[in-house]
Amino acid sequence: MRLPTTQDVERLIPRQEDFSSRGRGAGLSTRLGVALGVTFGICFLTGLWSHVQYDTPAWLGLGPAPTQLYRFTQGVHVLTGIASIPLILVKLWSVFPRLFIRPRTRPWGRLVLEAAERLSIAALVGSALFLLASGLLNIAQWYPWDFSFRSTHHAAAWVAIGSILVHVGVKLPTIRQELGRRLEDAAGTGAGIGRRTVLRAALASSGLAVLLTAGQTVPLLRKVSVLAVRDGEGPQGLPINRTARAAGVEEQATGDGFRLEVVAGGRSVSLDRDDLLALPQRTHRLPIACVEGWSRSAVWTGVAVRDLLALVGVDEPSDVVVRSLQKRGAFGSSRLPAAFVADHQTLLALELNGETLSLDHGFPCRIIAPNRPGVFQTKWVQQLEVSA
Ligand SMILES: Nc1nc2c(c(=O)[nH]1)N[C@H]1C(S)=C(S)[C@@H](COP(=O)(O)O)O[C@H]1N2
Ligand SMILES: [Mo]
Repeated sequence: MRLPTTQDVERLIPRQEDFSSRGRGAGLSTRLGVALGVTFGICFLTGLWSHVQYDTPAWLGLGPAPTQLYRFTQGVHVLTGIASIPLILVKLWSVFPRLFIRPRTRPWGRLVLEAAERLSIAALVGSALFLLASGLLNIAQWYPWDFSFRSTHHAAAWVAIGSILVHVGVKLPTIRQELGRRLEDAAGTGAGIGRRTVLRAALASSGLAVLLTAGQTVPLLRKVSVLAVRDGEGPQGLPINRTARAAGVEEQATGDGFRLEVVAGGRSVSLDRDDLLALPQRTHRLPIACVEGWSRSAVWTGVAVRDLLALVGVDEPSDVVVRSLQKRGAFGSSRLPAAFVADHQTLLALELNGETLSLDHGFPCRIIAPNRPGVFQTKWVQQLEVSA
């Protein structure tokens, strides 16, 4: 028996020509690439913006207005991500045979260039698929991983955007050429549907995916969006991510012993729910806007955080650390920057849509502030501390 030669192995690997389909072609791949460039570009920018809103660096002067800003940018982020999924799947199908183009090995410089280009495409495909998959799983609140979603998703976004720029640079002549001519279905050879049909189907699927999920943030589409992860239902008309039971706060939140503490330096006051209700109440319509892309407006009534700070002699808006009864998990505390505290719309809410705040929405009291990622709208608040 003889050992297989390189030629034998070579014969086992398909060649680009072996994939005959009238649907594929550079014109189609280019147009899908343009569409993906748009969705990924918007997704990248709104994603960066989300990190900015999480970190709220003081130099940026980011504040409570416009009230709905985070709701809008994060809704767009998640929807452009969802729109990209059908597009990238069709794009991968359309370029798949190119994987089997044999690299030119002479001259050496040429081989190095081809290897570099393929590496950049591997980085692009890998990071793009990772971003879409991890984003989708995050929306579904399924975390089958140990790493930090936030920093890994962020890092992968830079790899993706960098390799997209390299890819566009390398392909610029092809892009120019293909966009300059009409997208024609290849004549004669091969079976299957034509390129224009594939392109239309890809764009339509992308639009449909958006339509089926956008209702989680666009109230008018709520009935249409049967695939929305949070459909806006829940007690008092708002969805719940984490219940009081899951947070382990049921007993403390409903017990007689509950007191809210407001602390500044050496001074502090302790208030029960009736004390809070006896303070001047304000009512505002504000959204909860989760990083997962769902959002919903509601009418909140409670005491302005500013008015609570005045009780311990703090009249200038200052950064405040909010602590929840919830001690497990990362969401038990948050920091309210001074710019948000300054706004009288930033409430320690006691009522939601005209009723006593339900336990799962944060009873006895929760934070609700304009233009903030939902994760900072801390529920079951027990302490507000003015930070030095
Ligand atoms: N104490 C506490 N507050 C919390 C949370 C939490 O898990 N624990 N979830 C946050 C998140 S991620 C969002 S989007 C909002 C709304 O979440 P909900 O739907 O669970 O009320 O509340 C925030 N407040
Ligand atoms: Mo959230």
